[in-house]
Amino acid sequence: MPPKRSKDQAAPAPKRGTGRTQSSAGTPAAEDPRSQAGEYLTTAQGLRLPDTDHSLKAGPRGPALLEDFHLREKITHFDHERIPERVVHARGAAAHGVFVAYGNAASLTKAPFLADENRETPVFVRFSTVVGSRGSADTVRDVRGFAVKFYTAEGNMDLVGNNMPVFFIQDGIKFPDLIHAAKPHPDREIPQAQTAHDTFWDFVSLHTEATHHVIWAMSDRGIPRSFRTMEGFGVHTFRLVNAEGESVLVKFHWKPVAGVHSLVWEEAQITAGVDPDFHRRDMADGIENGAFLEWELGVQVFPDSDEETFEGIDLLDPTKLVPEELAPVQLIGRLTLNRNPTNYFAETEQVAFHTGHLVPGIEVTNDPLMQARMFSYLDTQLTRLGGPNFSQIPINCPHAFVNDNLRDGMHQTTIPTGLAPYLPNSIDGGKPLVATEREGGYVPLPRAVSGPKVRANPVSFDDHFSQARMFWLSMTAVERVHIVEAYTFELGKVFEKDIRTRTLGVLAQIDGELCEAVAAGLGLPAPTAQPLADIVGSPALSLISAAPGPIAGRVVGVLVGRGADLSGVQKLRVALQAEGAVLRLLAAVGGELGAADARQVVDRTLLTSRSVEYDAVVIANGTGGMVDVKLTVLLQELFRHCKTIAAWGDGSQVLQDAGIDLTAPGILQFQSIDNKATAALVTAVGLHRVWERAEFVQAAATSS
Ligand code: HDE
Repeated sequence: MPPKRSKDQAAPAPKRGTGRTQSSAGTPAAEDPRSQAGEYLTTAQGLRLPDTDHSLKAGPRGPALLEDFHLREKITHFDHERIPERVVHARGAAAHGVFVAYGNAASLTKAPFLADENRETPVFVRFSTVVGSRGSADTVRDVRGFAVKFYTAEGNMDLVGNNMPVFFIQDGIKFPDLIHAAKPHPDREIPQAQTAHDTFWDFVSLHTEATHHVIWAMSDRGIPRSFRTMEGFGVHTFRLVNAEGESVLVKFHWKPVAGVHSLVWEEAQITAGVDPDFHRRDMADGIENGAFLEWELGVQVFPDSDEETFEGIDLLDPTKLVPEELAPVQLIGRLTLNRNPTNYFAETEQVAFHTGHLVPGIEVTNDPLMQARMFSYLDTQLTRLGGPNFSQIPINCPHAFVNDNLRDGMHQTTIPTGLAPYLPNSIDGGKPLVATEREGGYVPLPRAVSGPKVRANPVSFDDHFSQARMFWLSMTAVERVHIVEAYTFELGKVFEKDIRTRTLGVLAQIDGELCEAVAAGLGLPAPTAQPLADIVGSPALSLISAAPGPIAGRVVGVLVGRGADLSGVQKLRVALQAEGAVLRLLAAVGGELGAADARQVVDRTLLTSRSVEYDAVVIANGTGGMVDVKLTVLLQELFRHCKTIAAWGDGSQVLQDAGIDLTAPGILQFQSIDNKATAALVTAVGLHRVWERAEFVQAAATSS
């Protein structure tokens, strides 16, 4: 037993940042010290302040006095409010939630949070873009981070993944090169949050192992509709170990319940200006309205062999995926994000993910990209969060007991009472003890490691094009057009002709049709195509689905004029709400419509709104005759972006006046709002886009 502490050293009760012991749940906000909404304004020392609007001066017109400790404290704190932003993934948004295991993974892993049926584990999930700085827009073309912190009973476990299953580089030592190339040019710091510039294409056209990931980024995966419609991937192969000590290799997948859906490029660009917070707003509003974000966690399972390959695919190469047709994804649990953060900085900004946060039953493999990450994530927090005690920040605190014997350092916020933070000791009763594997100690599988000391890759890593071609062959016609347009756009922004030409040489290795179409758009000759033979597509990689999905969190705009059928609007609202979707009332000017008992509040006006805010727009009966150039632009954009447009009664007249072809696919017309009409609308929104219309739109766009 540790010796008893003497009375003079009685440790104070645990405190929270604002100085008073945290109150229990249910305490009125003003009495909760965390709310900082108490009766009197104070200094950081708790001293009540009589004035915070005027500095202490020698007379009303005199100079400020050095002794004004309040002025100095307030300004000093303000000066240091910003911490270094993440060097990558700086722009992000997060939410709390819960992960519930289905209970079917016990044969794969002993990690209880994955193995135990119905075990609930709290989580915090942060989504991000990679390249842009903290204030950049959400909808830029980029990879998205998908980082999950599981607060398990065995310690925190972080699955720090992306929304694409492969990566630009095979060895972590290339990461600084990749990021230096992707970030804005060092002279003018232009362009922000995008890869459409010379240095990026210079690098990836020379460094062809990036080819597979680049085609993913140029596909619709690079511009997700929302966080809730993104797939997530662990990217690397992990090793799972079960209670019997048997191991398998796995790749993790997050499958969104809402389906995988994207924006179209013009829409993404407009949104970046109209609502740079589009994705974080969608998540926060959805959670607030009860339309929670949901994913199922799945694993592709491969035998753990010495070769670490599956069907000829090297599982240690992070530029390769394993097609789901070869190894189906087995679903093992469900993630629900159901609570917004209370304070962005304290939670979302300060959360610290680390690939080395692991629990027994989950191990990393020798993937050389993962190996470098095992160093980086701890190191980066030292600068970003100001020292080695970042695990004490509430959002990073494990829910498991921590007896780490780590002491002191910047921002030590706990007051350790033990006297012997070393092992072995006798003074603290020999505690804490090290745990055997049976007691939950993290003991990696004792795999043999040997080999010559070399700077080299396995030979299989030399294949840079087979899966880029597989990806291209997996796409539908619409998706291929989007990919061609994306390459043409990005390369069209590249100043150096040599870089454009070199990239066409890379595209020629993927596919002749792709290369020729991009070359035509750039006005350059297409090199001779040299695609690899015998590559087949993986249909599971396409985003276009024939079946409607859930519409929770989707936004339907309803345009109303002065004489609009408000009871129809109300019926529509109820039907959409029942599906977790939102109706937003759009009118020429703001205000309220209707009598007191049927009042409808205008959410947006033609001045404050743009098409990109809606998944579909419906024109109410009684709106006929409304003509406005902003309305025409709105409807034309919806049409071009292949969104559902609907009208009831004389609403069709508005569409006609705006030049919308009523016979085009996805233009719905109803007599009135009844169950049939609402069902048709819900199905149409559930299909995400009217892809049959894409042909019209693209033909029109390229007719010259
Ligand atoms: Fe990261 N990455 N990364 N990364 N990464 C960071 O860690 C790094 C890589 C990913 O929401 C940083 O705390 C290196 C792959 C996400 O807070 C940093 C290499 C994948 C996030 C870092 C990689 C990712 C990060 C910046 C090559 C997908 C955001 C701030 C060896 C599987 C986490 C921080 C959040 C963040 C380094 C490659 C995903 C600097 C050196 C591959 C989702 O440590």
